[in-house]
Amino acid sequence: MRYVMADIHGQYAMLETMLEEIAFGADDQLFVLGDLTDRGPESLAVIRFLMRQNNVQVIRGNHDQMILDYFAGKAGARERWMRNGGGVTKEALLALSNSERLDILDWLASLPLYILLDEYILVHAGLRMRPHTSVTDLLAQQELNDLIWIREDFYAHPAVPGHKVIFGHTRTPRLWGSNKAEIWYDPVHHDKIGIDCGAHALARGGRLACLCLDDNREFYVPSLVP
Ligand SMILES: [Mn+2]
Repeated sequence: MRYVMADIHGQYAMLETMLEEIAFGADDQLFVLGDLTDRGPESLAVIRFLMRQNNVQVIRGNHDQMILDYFAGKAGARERWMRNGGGVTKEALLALSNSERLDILDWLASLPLYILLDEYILVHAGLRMRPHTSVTDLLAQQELNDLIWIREDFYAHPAVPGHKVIFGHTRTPRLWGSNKAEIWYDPVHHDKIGIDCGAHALARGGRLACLCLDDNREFYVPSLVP
């Protein structure tokens, strides 16, 4: 079976529980739509676990990119990352040996920004619609910042005819316009599925969600942190 989840944000124990819940095995495949770290307690454990699975494919999110930008010394990168809850992750990465840190940075830099999978387009934040001749053409025109940061410009508008875009980044209570931490199926355009149910948004009853692409079953792990 093929599964997708997103925005684990350092909640390693919730990830473990979810993999048990779906009975994730060697014949299954998992796609994680970015944002492995920050805010939750065990960011490095999430990275270390996912990077050694050969049936897991991670797509890069804005938090993963913020790590790369910080260690590349980009202007403003430190402030932006700290503002977005990166403090603990930064300290943990700085405490590693240079070689382990470089392995992690190389791995993060190698992650794709989107994956086209049958009728699905898997991406962290979304797509910016532009005139295009094919889906591949549209994907090739995307800019990094849109793929990892876009919000309303994507989710409030029609996306790609004949395809469904599965994304994280924007928590589903915001998409539902209520406090519903459930997978969001675009009720207007029917072409998007939001799966970030806020694993780290504890005060708002956040959950880690997982969607099976082969039978559409939904799985949820409630926050383990009081
Ligand atoms: Mn996120």
